[in-house]
Amino acid sequence: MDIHTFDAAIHEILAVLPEYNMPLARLRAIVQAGQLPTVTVIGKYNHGKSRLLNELIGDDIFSVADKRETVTLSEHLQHNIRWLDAPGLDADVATIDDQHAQDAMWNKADIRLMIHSVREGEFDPYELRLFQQFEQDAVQTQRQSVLVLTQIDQIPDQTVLAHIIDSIQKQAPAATVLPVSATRHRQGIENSKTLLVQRSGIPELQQTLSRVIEKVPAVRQFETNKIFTDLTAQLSQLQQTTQANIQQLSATLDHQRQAFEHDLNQVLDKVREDLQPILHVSGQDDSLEPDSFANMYKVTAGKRDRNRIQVAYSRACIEINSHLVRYGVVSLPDTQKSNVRSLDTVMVAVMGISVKLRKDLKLIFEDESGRQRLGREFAHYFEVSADRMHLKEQLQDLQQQLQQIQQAQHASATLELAS
Ligand SMILES: Nc1nc2c(ncn2[C@@H]2O[C@H](COP(=O)(O)OP(=O)(O)O)[C@@H](O)[C@H]2O)c(=O)[nH]1
Ligand SMILES: [Mg+2]
Repeated sequence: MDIHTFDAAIHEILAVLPEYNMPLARLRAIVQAGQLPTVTVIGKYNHGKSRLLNELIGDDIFSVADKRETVTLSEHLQHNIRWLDAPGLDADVATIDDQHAQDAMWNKADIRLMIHSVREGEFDPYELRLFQQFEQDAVQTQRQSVLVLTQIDQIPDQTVLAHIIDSIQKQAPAATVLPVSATRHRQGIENSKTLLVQRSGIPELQQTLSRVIEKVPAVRQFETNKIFTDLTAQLSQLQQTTQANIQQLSATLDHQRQAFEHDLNQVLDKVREDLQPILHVSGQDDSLEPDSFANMYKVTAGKRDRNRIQVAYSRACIEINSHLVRYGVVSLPDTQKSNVRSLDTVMVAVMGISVKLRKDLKLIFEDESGRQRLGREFAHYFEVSADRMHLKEQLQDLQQQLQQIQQAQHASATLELAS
């Protein structure tokens, strides 16, 4: 799999599990490294990282200096090992240097050589915390760290040196501590002085290194398995919760709709019941008696009857409206709003403003087609009401999330095959 496809798959997983940033960056580094184990030196400036690497490689590859020299990550392949010289830890945090250092120690390193010069005495709090993080990481990933104490030739007094080494060992009780001197090693090699080479501590470091390097393939396998085991479990957990949430929300939406319809029918039944005396009058229908110019200011039987109809109609509307309010169906959707606020209600949109004739009242509340129209239109406004729309948007989000999770599962399976 090419790295772009790989990165695209990582991207899909991170879309649903952003907290997998670190493990996936490590996975990517493993895949990119191919067969080569990566040994990284980590430590503060001028503690002798670059010079130690040169001794281990047997060549002056990395630049050695008394100032902040190594600012970017430099690497060199030798003896089938990738050697990484990381920027000093005292690089300003959040700069590019620091990102390189972080990338080197957390993503790229199979083996970390924590470098500390005995000239500085004990670990400072930052070094100590970092080394403890490596030890914690070793529990999770099995990746090995070695604690290398450099520049031991700088402390000629053996008692003092022993005391420093001892107190560092107390700071990191579980660590394999290896005291070395790069200069002593170089002198020994150049002058063929075996004893000097022995006393440089470098051969012991090399032995320890080859022991841990041997384990790299198995450790990587462990790391990879663990990443995918965790990832698969997390994704399926996420899938289950999302599915359960979708089910719950769909059920809520269904219940709400059913309850709305059920209650609306009850209200409409009751309204129809209450309207019976008004709908059916024996004898003549006074409401049909027209108004005339002559009785403009008089109370006539026609006016009184039409007034009764209007009042009954209003009462019916109030009952229906209270049902709508209970279900959050209050104002019209934004797209349907006019600039007359008092008319922007669902009631006005569906019912109109007034009814004065008995036949219209019947048409609305008694005839089956009228009942059906009310049911249909109120249901429509119920569906577009704010709360309901909000729930439906939530459901859509969840469904989209589920789709993303399934894509991430697919991506994870593809990555696993390629790793
Ligand atoms: N005496 C002595 N000096 C060393 C030793 N290792 C490194 N140095 C010196 O310490 C300084 C910093 O070394 P360098 O490798 O550049 O440190 P880095 O910044 O950690 O990479 C240089 O002047 C080195 O020559 C050592 O074992 N003994
Ligand atoms: Mg350096």
